Amino acid sequence: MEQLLNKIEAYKSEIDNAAAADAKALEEFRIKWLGTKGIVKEIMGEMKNVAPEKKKEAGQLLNEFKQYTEAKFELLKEASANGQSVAAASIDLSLPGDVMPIGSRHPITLMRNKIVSIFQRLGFAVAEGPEIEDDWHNFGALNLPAHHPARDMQDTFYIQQNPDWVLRTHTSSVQIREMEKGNLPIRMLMPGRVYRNETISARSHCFFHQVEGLYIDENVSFADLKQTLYFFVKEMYGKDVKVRFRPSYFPFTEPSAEMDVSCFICGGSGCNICKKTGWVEILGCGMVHPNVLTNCGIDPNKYSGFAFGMGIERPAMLKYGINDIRLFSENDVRFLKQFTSAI
Ligand code: 2NM
Repeated sequence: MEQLLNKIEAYKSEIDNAAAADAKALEEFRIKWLGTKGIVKEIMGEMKNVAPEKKKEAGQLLNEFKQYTEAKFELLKEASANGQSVAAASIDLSLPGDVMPIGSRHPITLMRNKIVSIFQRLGFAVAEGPEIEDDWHNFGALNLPAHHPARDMQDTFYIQQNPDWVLRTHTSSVQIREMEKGNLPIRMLMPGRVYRNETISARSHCFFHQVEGLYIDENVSFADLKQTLYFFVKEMYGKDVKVRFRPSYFPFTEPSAEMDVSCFICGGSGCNICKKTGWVEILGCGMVHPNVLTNCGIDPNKYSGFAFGMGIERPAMLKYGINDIRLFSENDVRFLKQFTSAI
């Protein structure tokens, strides 16, 4: 009995490994295992050697083995008829599929895409540039005087090997590069990462993300700036949002302004996001300073233009209720997987 069992196990593993590449091999399998002089017939003959009290059990075992062999033959037959491998033919199509983990976009990417897509509808193209910049593109061309505090070591990361190199402090450097190319008019958006030498805390980081925009053509006025940014704000925050401009100062624009929107958390009635003022500052803007145009080889008597810049982290934190800016760069999957592309 024991011997019979061992024999059946050995045969079964041989059957498991059997393949039939074509009709001839299939027929060979049938003759070897199921033919009139085949192994199944032969092993059935061993019944006569089994002790009478074990006959019932042995009969069951042998029957089961016969069915096992026949099932494999059917599988091989089916596979060869369809030109498939046995593995493919034995796939159970009624089983549920494997769950594929799907990644999600980073919240900064979602916010950037949203901003970029609004301006793209107005005909703005996207430009990118290096994160390590020379002094001219990051400061000089932008009308930042030699001793301006923004150039201070305290605010800017300088590259040790070359005192002329910095980690860019704004993406305006990309706008300088575009203007220097001299392909006018310009209608471009510059999204990217920028660096400032700040102490890292829940509210500020030594790197963050910006989108800046630039529009240069003949006869561009402050009215064009306002209308463009009105359109952006309505698309971004809804038709009912109110807008106000406050005069401001940047070395690279004249006049300069900061733009506020009515608080999209409390609707203007006052909360701790807008510090009870009802307004939230979202961007800086202005008419490109004539010195900047001249620095880039553009005639300020023929061309004028506007520029604007906004951070991405703050609006993303407000939109998603994120209370610590460091979460954006810690790569914690529990944080990252909460964001969907439905923005
Ligand atoms: C801002 C605010 C105002 C700006 C100006 C320029 C350039 F290159 F045209 F001079 N680029 N970016 C600009 C103007 C940026 O960010 C708050």
